[in-house]
Amino acid sequence: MRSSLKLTKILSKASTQQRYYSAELKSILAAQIPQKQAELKEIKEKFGNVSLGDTTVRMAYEGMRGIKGLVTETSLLDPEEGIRFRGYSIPECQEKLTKAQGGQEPLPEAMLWLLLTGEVPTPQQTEGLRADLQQRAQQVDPKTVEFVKSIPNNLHPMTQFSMAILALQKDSKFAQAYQDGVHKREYWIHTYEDVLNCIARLPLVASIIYRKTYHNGQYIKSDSSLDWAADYASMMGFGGNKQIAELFRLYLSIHTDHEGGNVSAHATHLVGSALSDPYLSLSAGMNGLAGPLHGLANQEVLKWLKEVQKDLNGREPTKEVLRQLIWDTLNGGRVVPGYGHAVLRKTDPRYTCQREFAQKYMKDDPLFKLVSTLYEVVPDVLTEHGKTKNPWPNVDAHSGCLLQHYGLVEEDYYTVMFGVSRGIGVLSSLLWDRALGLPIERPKSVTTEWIKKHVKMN
Ligand code: CMX
Repeated sequence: MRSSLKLTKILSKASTQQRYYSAELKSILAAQIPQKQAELKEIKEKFGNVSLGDTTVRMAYEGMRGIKGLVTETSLLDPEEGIRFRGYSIPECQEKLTKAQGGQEPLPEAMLWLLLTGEVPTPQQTEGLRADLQQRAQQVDPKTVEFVKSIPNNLHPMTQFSMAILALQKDSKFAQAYQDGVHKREYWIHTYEDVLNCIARLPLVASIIYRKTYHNGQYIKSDSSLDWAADYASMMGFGGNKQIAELFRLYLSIHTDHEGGNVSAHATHLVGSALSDPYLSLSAGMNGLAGPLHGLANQEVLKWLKEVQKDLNGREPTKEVLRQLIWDTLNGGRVVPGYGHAVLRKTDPRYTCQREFAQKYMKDDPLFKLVSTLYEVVPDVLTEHGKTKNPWPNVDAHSGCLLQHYGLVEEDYYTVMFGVSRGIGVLSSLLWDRALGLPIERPKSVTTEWIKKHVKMN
């Protein structure tokens, strides 16, 4: 009797603390928002007519490369150095962000706090957010869960994922508040609820998709004592393995954000700019992530690696043999998946940190050895080929071989994991879009006729 009273006391103290820390995130944002709004107003008033650079005919035809026409606060990509999350490089995030007990990789909850506020959270703040996300995940409508379970398995997992996010949309606080006539200064408060509810529930729906598609619908319950990434791994069937939990923490932290112009971030921002709620916006972003030149490249890399292994047909993967196989891909009018980037001009640091993880835990894995040898060969071949502006590997060149090693062998699923992580970055950005009152996006398009006349006149 006495010990159960003691436990109730401890639990109630813990839950008060959790409430306190998750309320703290909201109050930090509430304090930051008016300052940022004032700053934005001043910048627009003082410097609104300062040019950010020219737009050329080439830029208009070639995917708007290099046009500075978007503001995204959460991260910035340098072509040489790679991504910085709120100013922090990947090694700095690995050092500074809260880790699980005994772990070395950052917790995605800490990354979420960083992306939302620009501040590195304390371990207590990270724990408060973890507990808050757990509670929000538990409050999901069972009917939504049943719907996700009923999505046909013959749809690609990314199609299922996008549908699942749309199914979660029925609980959108923002959509409801808008219908109730909410004042625009309060948009962010309802967006905040949607952003946290949606992020909390992504591992749940994503793991259901995994279990129904590949494991006969034998579902595994969430374990509320685990962190967001470890619980996702556990619900997928990889519970109790410390290395996989660490891999999930790293994977789900580094895939969150890559500034604002990539397809998934831009699509989420664009759709959100029409005041479509966060679920509708994220689902649109996921449809973009599902393209083979973007997030689906992680699936394509694995398929290609398997093709290479098949073509090797027992031969030693020497550099000479691999060179020929890469040329076969290029001569077949295909891209080498996992290589090249629209902005980066060096090896992606997201590739490097995954390589370091492999060197630490699985250096003798045959697939990792193949990926490593390809790293020595592909850049030379692509340079010789002479087309790509960046012959170096991106994030997708490495992720699949790590997952294969730990038994997550269904490569068609890989982009869903990317999407679960990407939700953290693009929804953090969307919160700020609504907080800063950014308007509906509507760039000007022109016709080729217009360009011909314009060029003649100039
Ligand atoms: N293999 C073969 N050719 C490539 C190539 C690659 N890995 N990367 C670029 N090229 C080609 C392009 O197809 C283009 O050819 P065309 O002129 O015939 O159209 C030419 O090189 C110039 O392209 P670029 O300016 O260097 O690259 P883009 O900015 O247009 O495209 C990207 C960037 C990522 C789509 C491209 O490098 C690519 O297709 N890579 C392979 C797919 C991939 O790994 N995507 C994942 C990117 C990361 C992510 O978003 O997740």
